[in-house]
Amino acid sequence: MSSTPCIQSIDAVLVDLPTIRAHKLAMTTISHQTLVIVRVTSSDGIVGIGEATTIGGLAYGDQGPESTKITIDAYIAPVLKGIDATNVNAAMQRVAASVQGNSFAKSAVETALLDAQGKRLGLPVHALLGGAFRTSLPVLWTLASGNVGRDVEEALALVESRRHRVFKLKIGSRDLSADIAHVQAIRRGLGDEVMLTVDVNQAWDEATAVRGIAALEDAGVGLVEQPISRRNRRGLARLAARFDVAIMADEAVHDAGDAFDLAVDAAADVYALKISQAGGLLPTLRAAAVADAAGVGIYGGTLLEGSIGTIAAAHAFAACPRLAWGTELFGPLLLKDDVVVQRPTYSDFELQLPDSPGLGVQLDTDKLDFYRRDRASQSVAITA
Ligand code: MUC
Ligand code: MG
Repeated sequence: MSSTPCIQSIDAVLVDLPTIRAHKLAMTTISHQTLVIVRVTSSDGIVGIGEATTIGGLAYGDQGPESTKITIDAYIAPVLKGIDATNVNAAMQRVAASVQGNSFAKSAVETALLDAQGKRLGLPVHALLGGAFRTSLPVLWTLASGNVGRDVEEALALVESRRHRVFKLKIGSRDLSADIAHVQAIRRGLGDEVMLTVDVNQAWDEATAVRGIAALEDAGVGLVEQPISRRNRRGLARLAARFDVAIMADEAVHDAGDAFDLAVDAAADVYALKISQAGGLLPTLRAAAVADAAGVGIYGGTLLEGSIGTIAAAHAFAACPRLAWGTELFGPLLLKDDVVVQRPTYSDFELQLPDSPGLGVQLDTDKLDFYRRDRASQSVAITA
């Protein structure tokens, strides 16, 4: 009789990948993304993979790639070593008992455990989550080149090639009149048929948001994402009550607890859920269940992960009964290259959900070796 496989080792690698163009948000402009790629190896020889990625180092949130790697190396790997690799809930409970917060590290490790268990059982991750409600997910694209002409050209080409038909604009880095003029110019360039959303990334105070959202409604915007500070929940509730346009919480909602607190205050019409903010795929489903119970819509958010993190999120969002606002799982398309053998398939405005065992994404170890940040110091060590 074979014994239960146990976790043998966990490694976390920092990978720096260039983007196809500059991507401009309210708090920073990025030209590369740093991925933390995690491998969990078990005694049965199965290797599960996961990813944690954030935007702009520590400019977006309070967990950066370097600290995520250290958390995994120094605190998560030691508590998981030698334990049952097949019980993901028990493993993550063990992690929770000794690591507070650090949802990005937890999400990457939980993803790798689910990938490994799916490979072990011959089942896709969405089957481990209870089954998929859909085989593909609608995906919008963010127009954030910083140039109206380029944004319009980009969007028209993407509609033409049937890759995206909903577009999100990043505003909040300039004064209000410049931002509104930008949105109006894109609206004129794209016509009324295309759905536009905006993400303010917390940049406005409440008084600016009142003026800004009124103008955005006039410009025909269909959704306004995190207009004010994530801490100003009551302010968000006042805006949600005041305007017809849907208000989405993003930075304000990480996990099921936040989802509950926001729902108590009726602070948002929609939640952008992100696996790394929630602490994994299973915690994302728990937050989604709270949203469902409260009658709040769900949107599949991203922190611009590469293929591994994006597909992990896709499995979770495919297993949400309701996904009224679609997703923004376009991260791989913003990267010039990736560390997987085959990048995800986008067709007919949707991301196709893999159906092979585990995540259905294979790590390309040559590319991992090429893009890993410690490559330079490794070659010095070899030649020394
Ligand atoms: C965010 O705040 O939504 C998602 C898409 C994008 O362009 O930036 C992210 C982060
Ligand atoms: Mg956002």
